[in-house]
Amino acid sequence: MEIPADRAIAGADLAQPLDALFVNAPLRDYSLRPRTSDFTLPVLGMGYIATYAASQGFNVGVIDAEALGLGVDQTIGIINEQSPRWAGFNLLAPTYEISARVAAGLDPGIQVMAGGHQAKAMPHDVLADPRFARLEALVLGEGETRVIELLKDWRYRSGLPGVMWLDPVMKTPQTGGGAADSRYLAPDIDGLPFVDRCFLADDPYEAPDGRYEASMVGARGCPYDCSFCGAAVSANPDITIRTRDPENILVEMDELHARCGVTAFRFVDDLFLGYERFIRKCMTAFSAHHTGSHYAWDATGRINILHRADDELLDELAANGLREVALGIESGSERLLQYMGKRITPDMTRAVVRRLVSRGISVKGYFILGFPTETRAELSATVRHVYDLWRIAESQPGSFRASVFEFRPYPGTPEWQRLLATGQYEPKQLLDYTAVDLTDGGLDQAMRGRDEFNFSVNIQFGEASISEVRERLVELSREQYQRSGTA
Ligand code: B12
Ligand code: SF4
Repeated sequence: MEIPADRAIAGADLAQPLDALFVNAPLRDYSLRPRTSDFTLPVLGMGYIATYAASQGFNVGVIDAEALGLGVDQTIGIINEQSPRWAGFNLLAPTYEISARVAAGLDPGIQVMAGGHQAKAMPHDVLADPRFARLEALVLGEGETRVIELLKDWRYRSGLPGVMWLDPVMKTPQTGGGAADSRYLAPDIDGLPFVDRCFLADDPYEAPDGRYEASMVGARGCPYDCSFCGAAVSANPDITIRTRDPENILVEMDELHARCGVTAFRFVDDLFLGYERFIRKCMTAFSAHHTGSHYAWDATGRINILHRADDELLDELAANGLREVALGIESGSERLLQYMGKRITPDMTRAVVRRLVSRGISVKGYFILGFPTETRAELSATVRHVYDLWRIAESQPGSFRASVFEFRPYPGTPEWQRLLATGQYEPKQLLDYTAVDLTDGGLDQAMRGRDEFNFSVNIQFGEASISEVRERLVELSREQYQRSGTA
C-alpha cells in the first residue's frame, strides 16, 4: 500500500525545507509480508528529540515505519523525496540491518546521524559499516541536547561528548570530547518540553473501550542487571538513572487530558515502580490530585519491590488508578531466575500477583522461553507457572495475562558477554535475527496481535529444541488469547 509522504511523516511542515527526519525502521520489510498487528507503542525517544528540536526552531518530522508497516524501498523513497538536511536513525539490535539498508539507499546530499541501544552497544561496527558511509554523528545515549547542537552546526561535533564519527581521511573512529556536561549526557528530564504528540504515529489512540490513551516516560534508566535485558545497568554505563518529579508527570497528564481528552496513561519506562521511595513520593502527589477519580494508568514494576511493599501502599496504588502492572516474571525455575540475575523467586511472584489482582490491579507478566542453560524440566516449570498465575487471578477483580517470548541475545547485555565467553558463538550468528511467522500466513488470529515480537536467531540455547520452545510459546499465547482475546 502506498502511503503519501504527508501521512507517513509526522509533525513536520512539508511546505518548508526540512532540517531532519527521524526514522524508526520497520522490524522487517513489510512490502514482503504485510504487518498483521495494528497496535504499537509510540517512539517516545524520537518524540522527545523532535519536540526539543522543534522548540529550538528546527523543522523536523518522524517516520515510524514500524507503526505504518512500511517496506524498505518505500521508506527510502519517502525520505529521498523530502530531501531533509539530516536523516536520524534509532538503532535497535533487531532493526539494525533494515536501518542500514535504508541508510544505504539515501541520496548523497542527506547527512546521517544515529543513536539508540545498538549504536551504544557496537559503535565501532556501525561506523565501519559501508552502508553507513554518510554517518556524520553516532550519538551514544540520550540524544536531545546533542542532536540540537548537530542541527545547529555539526562541524562542532568534536566538542560533544559521546558523539562518534569516522575520520574522513584516516577512516579511524573519533569521539567528541568536551567536559562531560550533564546537559548533554543526562538532560534535565523535568526541564525538557513534554513530547508533542504531533510527532507520534498513533498516540494518543482510542482504545477498544473508547478511552483515549497515551504513553509516557516517567523515569530513565534501570538500576538492575537482568542478564538478557537491553536496559540492564551494565549495558548502559552512560545513563544517569533518574525519575521525574511527580508534579511534572501530573502536569503532563493534565495537559494530555485537556488537549486530547486522554484519561488513561501507560508508563513505558524500563522500570517505573522500581524504588519504594519514588513510589511513595509519587503516590503522595497522585493522592493529593485525586488522580484515581479521573485517570487510569499502567506501569512497569518490579516483583521484589512490590513484594516488600506493605498493604497500605498497594491499596494506595489501586486507589490512585493503577490499572495494570507489567512485571518481568521470566521463568518458573528458581535456578534460572538466579542465573538471569532477577532477584526474584516463583513464590514471590505468586504472592505479588495474588496481592495485586485481589485489589483490582491487573498484571501483565513477561516470560522468556529457551533461555541459555534452560532444561526441559525448567521450561515445563515456566509453563506451569503461567497456568498457576492464571488460576490465582481467576474470579479476582484484577486479571493476569501472559506475554511470552523466545530468548534472543542483545549486544552489550551480560548474557551476550556470557554467550561469547563460551567460545561457541560468533557475534554475527547472535545478531542474525529473522522474523518467524507463527501467524500461519496471517490466518491464526491468536498469534497475529504479537507477530512483531516473533523473531529469532534460530539457535538452540537450552536443552529443548527450537521447535519445542515455539510449540510451548504458541500453546501459551493461544491459551492467553482464548482467555482474554489478546496475546
Ligand atoms: C517503548 C519501547 C518500544 C516501543 C517503541 C520503540 C522505539 N523504537 O522507540 C515498541 C513497542 C514499538 C518497541 C519495539 C521494539 N523494541 Co522496544 N522498547 C521500548 C522501551 C520499553 C522504552 C523505550 C523508550 O521510549 N524509552 C524512553 C526514551 C526517552 O528513550 P530511548 O527510546 O532510548 O531514546 C533515547 C536514546 O536512545 C536516544 N535516541 C533514540 N533514538 C534516537 C535517534 C537519533 C538519531 C539519536 C541521535 C538518538 C536517539 O535519544 C533518546 C532520547 O533521550 C525500551 C526499554 C528501554 N530501556 O528503552 C525497549 C527496548 C528499546 N526495545 C527493545 C527491542 C529489542 C525492541 C524490538 C526490536 C523488539 C521487539 N519486537 O520487541 C522492537 C523494535 C521495533 C521498532 N523498530 O521500534 C530493546 C532494545 C535492545 C537492544 N539492545 O536493541 C529494549 C531496550 C528493551 C529491552 N529491555 O531489552 N519497543
Ligand atoms: S528486565 Fe526490567 S528490571 Fe531487569 S534490567 Fe531490564 S528493565 Fe531493569
